[in-house]
Amino acid sequence: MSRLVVVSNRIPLGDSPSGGLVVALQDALRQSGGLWVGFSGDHDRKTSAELTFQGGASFQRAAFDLGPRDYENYYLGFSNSVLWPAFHDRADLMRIAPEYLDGYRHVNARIAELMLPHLREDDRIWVHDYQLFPLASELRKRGVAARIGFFLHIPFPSPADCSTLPNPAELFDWLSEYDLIGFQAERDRANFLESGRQIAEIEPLEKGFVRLSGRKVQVRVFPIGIDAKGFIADACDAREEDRMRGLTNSQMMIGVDRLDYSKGIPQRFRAFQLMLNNNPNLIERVAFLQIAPPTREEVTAYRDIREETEHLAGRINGEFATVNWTPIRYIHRTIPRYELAGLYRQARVGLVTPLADGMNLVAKEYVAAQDVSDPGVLILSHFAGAAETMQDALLINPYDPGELAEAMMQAIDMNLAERRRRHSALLEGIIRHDVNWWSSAYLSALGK
Ligand code: ADQ
Repeated sequence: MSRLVVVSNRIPLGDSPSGGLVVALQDALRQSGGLWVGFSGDHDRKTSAELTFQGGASFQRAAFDLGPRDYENYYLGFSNSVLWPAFHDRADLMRIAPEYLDGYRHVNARIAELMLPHLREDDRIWVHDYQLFPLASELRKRGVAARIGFFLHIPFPSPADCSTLPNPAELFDWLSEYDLIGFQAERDRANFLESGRQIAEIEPLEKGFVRLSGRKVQVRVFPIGIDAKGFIADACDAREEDRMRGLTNSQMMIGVDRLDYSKGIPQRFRAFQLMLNNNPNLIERVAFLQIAPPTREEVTAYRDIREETEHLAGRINGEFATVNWTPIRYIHRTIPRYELAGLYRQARVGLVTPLADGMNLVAKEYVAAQDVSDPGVLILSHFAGAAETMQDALLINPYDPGELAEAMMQAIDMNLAERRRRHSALLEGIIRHDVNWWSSAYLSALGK
């Protein structure tokens, strides 16, 4: 079997990876033997002209570093101040500068250059996410004929959002050099086809293939899953006393998201506020735990969302708190996975309310962590890719505070029979389509 080469912006360090994606890719790499190329996280020094290799038990890691200017232009700039907002329906937050696009092209060319001496003819290369769109075209320019696949973890933009990019046609040129393009949801495939029709030359062929800039490319949907068995085990292991620590008789609602403007955290807080306003009997009876670790704090839009979130939590707490009760508990840190699993299990309501999201793994983790005999209720935004397959959640429009507040009430009041029915339908899908299913399905479409 050919060797698998995975390329992603970040690379797991150390031998005990956590997180579903890393576990799944490691399993796939272990089966065929493989190489994982990614950014070391080091961006302060003079760059090295070689990849840094680290042999692990099951696969090799090869890391590249970035210089300070590249980090600024490629990572903070084009990736996270142009592509991320444009692909999450927030063109108003874009910061376009010519040096960002130049830096983005330059870093992708450099990664291709660094990889070249280490590639073999029969490798299969699997490139992940929006930081690396041009990588296949840079490898092809250097003579690489291997199969190369791409998976987009975030949504694909509508034609209108595509045309806010500085050079939209280039996006389709980059994508045309892949053999397989994988999306999270049907919504993304449809946007890709429609945007491609308007901006580039795309001709649908049979069986999920298209002709794009003269090349035949397979375009398919592979909804990503979680390591369901591992997560269920972690949730069951979370010790009873850990789970009960500091939590009173009140019903707990939980939100877990990187503190990103796409996740709809302020909308969630406002709906919670509305619910308390309309139902004063819930005071001291419900508690809302929001865990939101820092992310991309060098980018202004992320500093702004942090300020807005913290201000709102402070205001709501000031308005409703009693001597014995704080309505919103907000934690701005990463916490260990087993602890997270225990907290999900304890929460009666899981709040996943993004304004735009590729999939959203928290929705799946929340369901996997529940006690099957007394499960909690998932409230899920229509705008998460997860909504396409998780129809038994309470599906809501996060922009409508009244609808969201209503769903919170419905979840708190839901009887056991309905909670069990919804939960078992959701759990079945999560177990069947776990992260190993996802990587196997993708790799079998890419070819052995
Ligand atoms: P993200 O935008 O990061 O991922 P998500 O899918 O929810 O979003 O994954 C976040 C992960 O981080 C979850 O596994 C969660 O448990 C973990 N996490 C969040 N807060 C944490 C905390 N405080 N401590 C510890 N862990 C925490 C991108 C896309 C998504 C897509 C994934 C995978 O934006 O749409 O689902 O990639 O493809």
